[in-house]
Formats: sequence, C-alpha cells, structure tokens
Amino acid sequence: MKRRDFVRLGWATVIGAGAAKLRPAFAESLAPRHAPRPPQNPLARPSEPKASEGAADFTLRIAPMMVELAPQVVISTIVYSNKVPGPLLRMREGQPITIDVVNDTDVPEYVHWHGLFVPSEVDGVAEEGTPPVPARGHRRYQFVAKPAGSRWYHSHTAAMMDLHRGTYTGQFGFLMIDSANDPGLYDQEVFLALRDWEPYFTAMDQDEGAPDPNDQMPEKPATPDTRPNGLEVGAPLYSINDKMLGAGEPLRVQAGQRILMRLLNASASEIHRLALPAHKFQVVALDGNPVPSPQLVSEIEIAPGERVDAIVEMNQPGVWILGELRDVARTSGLGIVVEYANQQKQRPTWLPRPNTRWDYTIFGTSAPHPAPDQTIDMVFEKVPGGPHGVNHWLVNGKEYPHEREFVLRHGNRYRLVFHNRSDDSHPLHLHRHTFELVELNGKPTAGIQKDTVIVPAFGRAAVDLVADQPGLTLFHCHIQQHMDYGFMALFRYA
Ligand SMILES: [Cu+2]
Repeated sequence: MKRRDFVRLGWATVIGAGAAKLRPAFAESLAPRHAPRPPQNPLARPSEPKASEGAADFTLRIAPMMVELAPQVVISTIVYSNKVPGPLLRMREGQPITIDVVNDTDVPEYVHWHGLFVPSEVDGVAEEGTPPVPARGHRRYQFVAKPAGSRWYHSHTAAMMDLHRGTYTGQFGFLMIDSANDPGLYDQEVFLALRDWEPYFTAMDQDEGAPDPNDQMPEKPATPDTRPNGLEVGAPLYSINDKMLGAGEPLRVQAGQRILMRLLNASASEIHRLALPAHKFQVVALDGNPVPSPQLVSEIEIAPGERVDAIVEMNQPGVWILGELRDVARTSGLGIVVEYANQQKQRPTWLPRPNTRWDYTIFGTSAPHPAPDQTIDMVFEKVPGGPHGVNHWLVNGKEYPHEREFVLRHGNRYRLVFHNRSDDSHPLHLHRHTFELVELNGKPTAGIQKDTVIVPAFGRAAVDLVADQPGLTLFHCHIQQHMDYGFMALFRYA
C-alpha cells in the first residue's frame, strides 16, 4: 500500500477536521447523578466517517489534556482528540480506511492498530519500519479493515524511564471492525477500558496474587533466583474509561437485558481481574475473535493488550459494582456502577469473591492440530535490577534486538513455545497476525485465536502461527517496561 502525505488536503482542512471541541467532562460530572439519559454508553457513538473523496475517514489529534478522573482528581496526560479513551473508530470488515493523525506534541509518535492485519509500514511500529508521526507534524495511515472484531489503537512509542510516554499516557482507543455476520444477540453494547494512572517505579509486584499451590509451573527452575528484584511500574489511581469508580455515569441497564461488554485492558503494566457480583459473564470472544465454546464465568482476567467480549444477562435487579477483585485497585478507582432501572435508591454493592482461576482453555475445543512445519522455542528470563535498577528481560539469552533468530517462510505453519522462566506473568503480543492457542501449562486446547496471551509465572504456552502476513513483525511483552527493557523480538519473512 502506498502512503501519501495529505499536504494536498491543506493544513487548514486538517485542523478543521481534527479539532474536537473541548470535552464537557466537567459539566457531565456535575450533572445530577440520576438525570434521565438514554441507557447507552456514550462511547458507542462512533465518529462518523466522512464521505468526500480525499478526506480521511477519521482524524486523531495527539495533544495534552487534563482528565478529570473524579471530582478534584485531575491528571495531565496525552490523549487522542481530547477524549479518554480516544474516539471509537468503527468500520466495516474489508472497508478501505484512511486515518489522519495530527501530532500536537514535541515528540514523534506512533499509532499502532492492535489486532489488525496491516502491512508493516502502517502498523505503527518503529522496529517494523513504520515512519513516525513527526513532532508538530502529521501522517496519514491507510489500510483495509480486517479481521472483524474488537481491536484497538494505542501509542507504540518507547517510554524507557519516562513514565509520560507510550502506553503510560491516555493515547488509546477502541477500534471496532464490524462483521457482516454479527448475530447481534444483545440489547446494549458498552465499551469498557481498564486503566491505571500516575505510574511510579517500585520494587513491589503489582498484580501478582499469591501463587496457588495447585499452579503448574513447568518452567520453574530447581534453584530459585535469590537476587533482589529491581524496579517495576505501579500506579496509585485506576479508572474504567476516564472515570474512577463512582465518579462517572453508571452503566444503566434494565432487567432482562443482555449487555455486550467489550472489555479492554489498556493498562501499561497490570493484569486485572473483574467481577460483577450476582452475575456471570458469557465470554463470547477473546481478543475480538469468537471462541469455539462460549462459557459462563464469574470472573474475567485480562492483561494489558487483551480484549474480552462478554455478554451479561441482567437478571438480578439492584445496584452493583463491576470492579477489580483486588480491594486496593477497586477502591482506587477500578470499577463502574451498574444500575438497574428503578433501583437508584440503593447503594452500589460489592461482594467479596473466592478467587477462581482464569483458564483460557475452557473456551476451546479438543480438535487435533495439523503438525507444524517448525517449532520455535522462546525462553524468557528476568535480569533483576539491571542498569538504573530496572529489571531487564532476555529472549533466548539476550535483550532486543535479535538479528536473524526468528525467520518465517511464507505459508509455513509454526509452533511457538513460550517458556516463561520468570516469576511474573507476561502478556505476549504478536503484531499483524493472530495465533491459535495449542497448550497452556500442559493443558491442550484448540480453536482459540488470539494476538496476546498471558503466559503465567514459570508457565509455558504453545501457539500455532500460520505465516501469512509477509513483512517485519514485532513480538513483545505488552507490559511497557518489559518491552522497553529487552522483552521484544522481530520476526522476519525469508
Ligand atoms: Cu512482561
């Protein structure tokens, strides 16, 4: 695909199209809590693609913004088009799409289209050769929208020690590719992005619960690593979309409705677990791809980069908290009130829950897999407290870059075996492709198509990949700090 500059549009036109009005976030939060409003998520209203030829379908404008997470809790970050999350980019599968990105900041940026099959030159990744959106400049991205499902877009800039860059900022948004075959078996669709804010360095683990004695840890070394842990990134504030628990509009539902929740973990560093007391989630898609065996679960685990689509049947009238299982995260903002019609008088209820284990394989089948043409082993290790006191990461014994280690032949089938020899769980993401989960800690499965998979601490996962998207392809842990400090590899096509 040929990239064109959009100089011919004229700068004034671009500014005109891109300049969103200041968001009335403050006014909204001052509105009476129970003012009648249509029961829908404001995010569900997409920015309208523009019809005229030569104009972009969407314009994103990168600029700083004050975000009111709660009354008197206001943070400063960088966002897309004065919104957190950025505007919902909604498109049809197969539709050619033009997106203009205007960068009003002093640093180059990359916008990555997560989960899409797009060429390396537009994937929004420096390592793959995508050109940046220059500081105080602009760039046009063009691609064909595929595959259908819940996708998203976010900054793909390295942050290193600067916790105001990359995925630490508010530069993220939902990108929905609608399939012509969506059965539409729901009454409301809501987009819920989990986030943390104001990151800081700490040597304490943020999201790891106590290890379950029943956990399989096939990659656990015989002798434990006794070196002191280095710095990781934590956060004191959380939100769903741009509001801390209780500060925003509740999710308004009616008894009998089926609510499709499109969940995204847009955090730079933390895996989250969510529950809605008295309700169950019917998980229908993982990373936007329908699962072969939709199942009812009472908790959802979702890692940075992942999406979970789940339908919740509203059959327990009341006012509830959809929130993080960990009290510290939920009471620091990670939740949203779910309010049934005519129940407003009640206080939102949270019920402590037994910690069940999230297991991807229950959504799969037991179909056999074709034999791979080649198996590629990838071993991940932590170097605790390297330079700057920050943990560093090794892929097959070395930090990024890898030159010719990972070479794919077009059309071949590969089995990637991820050996996590560290005491952290890692959400591993492969760009521009989806892979099929084959095995997790010895448990076989089939039919689960993902682009990001959590490999638990000292765990092992195997995924099958058909090499059908020629071009440079980045692989990395979706935790920003891990990626910045070595946890990346570039796949090439021969
Ligand atoms: Cu990681």
